[in-house]
Amino acid sequence: MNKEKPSKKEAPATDRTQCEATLQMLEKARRDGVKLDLDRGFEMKPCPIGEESACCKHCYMGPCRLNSRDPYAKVGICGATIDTIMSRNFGRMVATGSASHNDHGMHILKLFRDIVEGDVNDFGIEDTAKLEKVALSIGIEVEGKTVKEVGIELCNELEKTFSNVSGEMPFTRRVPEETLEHWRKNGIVPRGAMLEVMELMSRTHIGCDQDYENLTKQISRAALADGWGGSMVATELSDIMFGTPAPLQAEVNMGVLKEDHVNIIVHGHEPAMFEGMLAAVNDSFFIDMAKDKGAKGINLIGMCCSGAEMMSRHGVPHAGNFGSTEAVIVTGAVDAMVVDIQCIKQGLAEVAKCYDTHLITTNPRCHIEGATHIEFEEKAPRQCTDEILSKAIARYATRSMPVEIPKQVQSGIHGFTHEYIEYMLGGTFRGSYSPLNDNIINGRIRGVAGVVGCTNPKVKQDSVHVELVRELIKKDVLVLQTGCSQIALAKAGFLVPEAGALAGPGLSEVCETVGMPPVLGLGSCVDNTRILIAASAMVKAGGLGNSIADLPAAGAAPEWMSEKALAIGQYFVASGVYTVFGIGFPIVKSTRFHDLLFNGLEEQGFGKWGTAKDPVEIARLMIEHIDKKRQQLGIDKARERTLVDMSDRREIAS
Ligand code: CUV
Repeated sequence: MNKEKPSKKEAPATDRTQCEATLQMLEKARRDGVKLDLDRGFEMKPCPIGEESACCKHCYMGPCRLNSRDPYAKVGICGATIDTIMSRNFGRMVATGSASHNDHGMHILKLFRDIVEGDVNDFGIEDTAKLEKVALSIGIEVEGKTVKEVGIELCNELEKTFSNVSGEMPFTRRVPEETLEHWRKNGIVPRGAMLEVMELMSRTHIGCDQDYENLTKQISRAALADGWGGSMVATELSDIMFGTPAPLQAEVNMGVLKEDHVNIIVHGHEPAMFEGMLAAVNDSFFIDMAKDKGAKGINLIGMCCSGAEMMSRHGVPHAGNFGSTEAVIVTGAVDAMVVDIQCIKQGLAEVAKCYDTHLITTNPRCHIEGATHIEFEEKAPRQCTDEILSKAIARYATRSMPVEIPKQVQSGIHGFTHEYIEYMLGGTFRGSYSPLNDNIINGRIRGVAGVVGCTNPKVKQDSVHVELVRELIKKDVLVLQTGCSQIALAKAGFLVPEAGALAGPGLSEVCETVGMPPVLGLGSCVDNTRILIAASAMVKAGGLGNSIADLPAAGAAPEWMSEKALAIGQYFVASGVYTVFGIGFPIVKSTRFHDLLFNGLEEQGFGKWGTAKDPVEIARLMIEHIDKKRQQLGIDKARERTLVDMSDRREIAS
């Protein structure tokens, strides 16, 4: 066992996480002498200049370090100002985030094509109604055509999302007219994702785009190519292939591990491998093999984003978010952890070695030193999944580690979609967003907030997510969630209809009437596109303005860490949403680029960025914005009346 000595200055483990299961495992890891990311994160002292993006490594004349306290005192060797340097750095982070989602979307599209053309037979088309709906939404006629014909046309059209070199991306047809027109006027309608990311990279080369305002336009365009491009393609086609989620009950937290079962955890972002695993674990051959080795069965569990996706779609139990992926291995009960792409910590390899867990990479785009690579191929999924199962079962049979599984497990409702919100509030025959809009207009619901994103060891895991959402629902803001944030709130017990009791009087009344939780879980962070479509549907339903920027809505990623989160933030801002990030922001304050992102963009008719560390302050900023939008829409008075009505009614009742 490769052990590290715990540092003498170690802070209490209770400072690292709000999740009791993760805390128990962190304490065990410390006793075992194994260092986890949660401790590494607190010990790392980030470079203060890098943290604020005040340095440039875009050529080898430098690196050039500017003084973030006096940012205009100096320029880089080429003459680049602080605004040029920061906007280029920010642009490259957005480019990477957008590239990640678009790479994922392209692979989903390839799988979809292989299925409709008959080259892949182990997966199929689950939701033909959604296939037609998506096709119609981008102008493909479906009348009289077979599933295969519609599928091929959809493929050909959606391929333009990535390969277009001019024109407008297919899904921009779903953008509210006024929002799209605004993008056109500003020259930021995304063409093709490969072009937008390439152009952003090229414009950030030394000596190219050195006007931060002009560069910001391309940053927005590359980000929109993520939200209305690759991510949306991935969500929509995954629903068509594997089934559109609908609300279901699922269990979350480490208590989903079972000591007497073979435990296999899958985490990453590609649904196909996980779907393949789901099929394989139900094969009686492997169930018998596991039983032969003394196990009661095989327990397939998800984590992080593909976990959130599989939980939403099939109710697969979920063991925890990004901050818990190393900690869960400390249970000793994980026989195999199977990963594909994105947000897979390299540190897993070391922890897995310490606890004799198989860490298995499956994707050609993501190998990890020290892990076993078993490549997953959609054309022959069982080759990979069966080998994984054999290894996991063998490890169960020879478990040498003492097993300690935290007891925490929380049941909740997951699997909401923009389609379901429409159905839930409007009914089967008159499915519509009007009832949601009506409840916003009459003030029962103050506004809508998207709370999403990662966890980050710079702060106590889950704490900012949970306190922020608590505050928002208390003030009658309906919360939509995805990704690791959804898991944080699910663990804290907010994804149940009874949590309506924690909401303010207006929202709790709506929750009670509809039987829904005040916090709706929509899936993985790729599925943030469900929020974009819901926002467009709200605009189209009427009464809340003509563009996304008019909506009483706001977004937040209170514990963000990934470049994908920045790309998501930027596509929400460019779509018209005020978006607040916790932790910190990689830009020097009181600079012109900072002012553009945090004020200027809103003045130009887009959304804008905000940042605060404290959850109550984040909520305050979001609510202030929502109230400002209500006032601009002229519906601020309605809310006052509704709330007076509510308290009057309670007084009468008591
Ligand atoms: Ni794709 S991007 S840590 S898995 S939400 Fe979770 Fe979400 Fe952030 Fe990563």
